[in-house]
Amino acid sequence: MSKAYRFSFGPWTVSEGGDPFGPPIRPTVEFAAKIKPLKELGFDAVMLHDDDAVPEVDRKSASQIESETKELGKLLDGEGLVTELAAPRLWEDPRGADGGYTANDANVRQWAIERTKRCVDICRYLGTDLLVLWLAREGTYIREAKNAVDAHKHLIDAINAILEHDAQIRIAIEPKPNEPMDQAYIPTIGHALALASQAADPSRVGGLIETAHAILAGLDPSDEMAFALAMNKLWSVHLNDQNGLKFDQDKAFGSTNLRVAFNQVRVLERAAFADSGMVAFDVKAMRTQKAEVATKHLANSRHIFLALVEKVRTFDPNLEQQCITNRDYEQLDLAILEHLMGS
Ligand code: XUL
Ligand code: MN
Repeated sequence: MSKAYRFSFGPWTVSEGGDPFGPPIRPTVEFAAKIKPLKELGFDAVMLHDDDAVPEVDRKSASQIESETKELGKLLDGEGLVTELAAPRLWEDPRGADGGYTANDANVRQWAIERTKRCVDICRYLGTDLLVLWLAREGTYIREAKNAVDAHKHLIDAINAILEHDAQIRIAIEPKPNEPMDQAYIPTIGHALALASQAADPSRVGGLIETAHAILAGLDPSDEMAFALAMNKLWSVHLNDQNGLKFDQDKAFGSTNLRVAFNQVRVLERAAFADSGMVAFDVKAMRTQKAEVATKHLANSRHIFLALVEKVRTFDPNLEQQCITNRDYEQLDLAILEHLMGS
């Protein structure tokens, strides 16, 4: 019997509703006010960007970062929450406009590595060994802007510098094919794990799969997860949903395609993912949502995830095996649909 699922959320998922075409329309909720209701909704852990933990982190000294992070740790402890992971938010700083680790300017590459080392320190102070790298601007708007071979070597150099900074840290690369860049260098988990294999310590580099990112790459998120699981490299998931090839929508889990959601839960459940990893939701409330009900996307995602766990556990294994033995996938298809519809 595997452990109960533990759930994680990021403070950015409780947002003000701004989008590229309109300003925020909900008031800002302070970090401390975000965490208590989420704990009550059944969340166990937080994921943090470096500047969620320490605002204006780039302007702070190493000792300020240490003291502010430890204060935050006490606040989380007091609420009974742990930190799942932290991630450096390089993409908002003007220095990282053309990427951090893959910037053409060596000074920018150095800045990106130094800032990431501070994020590793934040991980350590918060008691987690998991650093996530979403390689936001590590790509190009036009192909001629960078030397792509050099760029991949720069990524390996950055990974090695991070691994060397802390002997315990594990890096989970979160692939995404595009947005904000036209083309990202690490679009899939295959790319991420190839990079991991070239690192100084491959055992400390793995992956995080986000549903929407896999769909944007034209792939099935459950297969992306399975690929990482087969290599013992699935260290976290960002579950959400995505309606086709558009901007990154971060819809509530299961909202667009319940069958695709079912298959993600099935692959996690079969691999006993709950024993080693947490289930995180990287979801965005609709802009139309009023402030007092702007956490429903998180609660609903968790609710649907647990309902789908039940669906996975209660699907008749004999029927499944019979269909597979007979290679009658039409029958299996119908049985799954009927099971999902409760008929
Ligand atoms: C961006 C994305 C990020 C990462 C964390 O699409 O998913 O929120 O998950 O840096
Ligand atoms: Mn994500």
